[in-house]
Amino acid sequence: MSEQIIDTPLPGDGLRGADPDPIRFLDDEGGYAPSATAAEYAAELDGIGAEEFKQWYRDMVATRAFDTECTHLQRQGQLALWVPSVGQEGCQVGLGRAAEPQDHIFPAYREHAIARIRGVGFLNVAAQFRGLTHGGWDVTDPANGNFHLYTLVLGAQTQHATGFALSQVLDAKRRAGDTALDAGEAGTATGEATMVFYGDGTTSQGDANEALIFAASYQTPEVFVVQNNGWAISVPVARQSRTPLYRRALGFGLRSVQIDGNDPLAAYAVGRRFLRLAREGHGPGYIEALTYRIGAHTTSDDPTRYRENAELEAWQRRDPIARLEGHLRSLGVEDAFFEEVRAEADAEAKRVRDAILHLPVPEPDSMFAHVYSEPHPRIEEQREWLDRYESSFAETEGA
Ligand SMILES: Cc1ncc(C[n+]2csc(CCOP(=O)(O)OP(=O)(O)O)c2C)c(N)n1
Ligand SMILES: [Mg+2]
Repeated sequence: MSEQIIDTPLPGDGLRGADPDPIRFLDDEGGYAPSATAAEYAAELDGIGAEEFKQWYRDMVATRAFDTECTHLQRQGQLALWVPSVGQEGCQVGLGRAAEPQDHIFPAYREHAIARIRGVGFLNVAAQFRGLTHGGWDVTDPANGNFHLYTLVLGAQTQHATGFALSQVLDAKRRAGDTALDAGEAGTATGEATMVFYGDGTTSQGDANEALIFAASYQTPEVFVVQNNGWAISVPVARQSRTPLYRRALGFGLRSVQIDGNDPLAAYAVGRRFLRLAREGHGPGYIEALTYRIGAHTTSDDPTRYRENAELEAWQRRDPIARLEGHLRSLGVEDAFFEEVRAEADAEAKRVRDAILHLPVPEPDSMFAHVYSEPHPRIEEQREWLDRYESSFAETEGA
């Protein structure tokens, strides 16, 4: 572990010169070819080998099959909307597998692979896009792995995560008998961390920048992950930022690096290091994962209107699934494994398809149930309005 990272989380670590040299362990074909920047993270992969890589491969293939199924379901009118993650599975699986069970994860809206890794079933994810639930899963249920709800309001989750991470510091202090309501200095070992995901476009939101300020001021045990997939719907990342995104975080006083986001080994190694530093009381970190959204922004989007085929094809050649497959083959894993994983993934996607069509439609007024823990006059008013509205149809039908 580099002492420099602990002692000086300011420029120096991660500032890689004019040409970013993202941290990567795999070349585009999956050969083991660490970049110069990867060397100091290599120890994080000690003890990680074919068995783990096979698990990560399963995670990725299962997610891709589920994703494809959901796109079909949306096209057939069975989901209101679908948000694909195709192409981004590499960093998601690496970071999802890097987290410990006690860590908390705040996603944006396309972290389907991480949902599954943390125990939130794909059916719960799909149900949200069928309009059957306002959240999709109970975040207080331990079975859901501290995976918080999808947030479609860009950047709001960075605030939720930072507030949550601050509470992790205060709780740890209280456990140690320190009741002063003060964080602010590094050094409180919390034993648990918070990891928050957002996109390149979201880095322009005020919320996301305020979250970095609070995280730095209060030294929260937090890892910010920006999946730079090249686009914020039709706006290219070059329009959002004149500088590599990870460098902005250095200006806020966070340790910050750029990784090859289609290399799950890089995501895992850096994620392990940053999460551990956060848990041990060394404050927040920032990871910019360079990846690409292979599919549409959502099923409501047509990317052929704003981006070139050549760009898409260049990134398809760096598909994270194909790269990890190349790596596994170089370790001697044979065809039968890949066939088995594909069949399992298709069966899992089919189970979601069969089940979602039969999920019950909730009572409309259940939407009021979890807004406040106690009765609230505004909510009661709205509930009564809905009652009147619904009974107006009964009268019409009866007339
Ligand atoms: C506060 C807010 N403003 C605008 C939108 C509309 N919107 C939804 S996704 C999106 C682009 C987000 O891009 P990025 O952060 O790069 O994430 P990506 O979708 O590429 O993963 C926009 C503008 C929104 N959901 N919330
Ligand atoms: Mg984006």
